[in-house]
Amino acid sequence: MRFDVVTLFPGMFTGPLEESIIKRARERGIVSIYLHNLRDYATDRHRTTDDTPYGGGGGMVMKPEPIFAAVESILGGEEGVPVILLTPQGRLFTQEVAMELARHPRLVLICGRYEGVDERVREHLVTDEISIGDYVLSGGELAAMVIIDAVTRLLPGVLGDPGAVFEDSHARGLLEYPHYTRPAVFRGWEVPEVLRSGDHAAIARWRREQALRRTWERRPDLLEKAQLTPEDREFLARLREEKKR
Ligand code: 6GU
Repeated sequence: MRFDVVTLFPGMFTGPLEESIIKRARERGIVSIYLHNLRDYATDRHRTTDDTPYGGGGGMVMKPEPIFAAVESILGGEEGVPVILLTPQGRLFTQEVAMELARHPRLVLICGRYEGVDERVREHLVTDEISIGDYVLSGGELAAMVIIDAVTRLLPGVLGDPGAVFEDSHARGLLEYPHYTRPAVFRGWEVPEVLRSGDHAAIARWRREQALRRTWERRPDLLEKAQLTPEDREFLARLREEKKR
């Protein structure tokens, strides 16, 4: 899979994309990430990428010409490639959106900066706008890195255990169950007996119930969309009864 990132700050990406999982995915040729400095596509003497807003008011707006020039040069006429603007006004990035993006062989990510981007970029160039949450970042760069990370780890061959992505928090619409490793007793705190029992059915049941309990306590909103079995619903009903008492 190929990512092309258009940004005024390519230096922000070194580090996060050169460690750990993404580093390995790049070395294995599963993903390639191309960083494009928007300033290189500005044509005036000062290589201007922003200007004051029509209508007045504070702040600066990213000019359309360099952004169009960058994307058109990157795509070279290739069609069907999502061109995604990272902006707090975009649709919310979720695990579901990550899975949807992972199906494409190629993505273009445009990092918005300043107060905004000329509206014609939205109307005539980008095919999608994404936000990573309800807070404001100084620019789309961190959001682009979040998306690259979340999408890359879904690609076949990136994670050691191919089943792992299906067990992740949010992958099945629930938060994850608690994890333990050795020692069995640490400072007097014991690993739950069931996990050491060797009873795989009991362990699976315990984990499912822990995941349900945790989601119910911390993110009850997720339960509305989760795929629940009749046993799950019984367990949740018991939790609600427990709380009443
Ligand atoms: Cl994609 N950009 C900015 N500037 N702020 C954000 C965001 C993106 N997502 C959440 N906050």
